[in-house]
Amino acid sequence: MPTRYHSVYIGLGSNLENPWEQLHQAVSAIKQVPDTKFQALSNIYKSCPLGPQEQPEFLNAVALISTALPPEKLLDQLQRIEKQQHRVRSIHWGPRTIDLDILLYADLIIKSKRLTVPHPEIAQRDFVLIPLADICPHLVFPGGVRLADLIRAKPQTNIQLYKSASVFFENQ
Ligand code: A4P
Ligand code: MG
Repeated sequence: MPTRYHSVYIGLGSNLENPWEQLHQAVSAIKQVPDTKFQALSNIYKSCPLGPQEQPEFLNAVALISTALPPEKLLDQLQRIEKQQHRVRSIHWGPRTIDLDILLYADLIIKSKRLTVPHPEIAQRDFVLIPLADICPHLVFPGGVRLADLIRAKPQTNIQLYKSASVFFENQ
């Protein structure tokens, strides 16, 4: 049987130890994940921290990959990358060198001990909605909600374009 690949959107966020460099390292590492093809990266955005306020601003982006890994195997790979970048889990919603969240995995709805997909906070987060729209403006979530409707319903108060995706890949 031919290998089946699934489209997956990954949210990237960093607010410690040179976030621009952290995003580069994470993208390079995602490109090396087995049975996975890197497809696209959104522009890079700057936003104020959601959650505890006494922490630096975040850089956020979204990557689209296609992968033959099942969801929990992909999560293992993303957590390995987080660990490689010295991610220390301490404060919930606190500062981090790199956070890699599975936003969407094909049209699956997952509620397991380790995974909730679609990521439950997507609709509330400008720093996820806007970069998702860079890659796929006509995206429809499992269940039928349209990305464009979520964006229209929510004033974008906490997000600024930081650098374009093409600048991100300059000199690579
Ligand atoms: N987990 C469940 N579902 C998923 C999923 N879809 N993708 C589990 C990835 N992991 C998922 O995550 C805790 C556990 O969630 C994992 O072990 C996995 O099994 P974590 O990253 O260790 O912990 P956390 O920081 O407490 O939670 P989380 O969910 O990563 O935080 P969030 O919701 O991503 O929020 N403000 C701005 N401006 N930009 C940001 O990027 N990020 C956060 C973190 C807070 N404020 C922010 C930003
Ligand atoms: Mg996370």
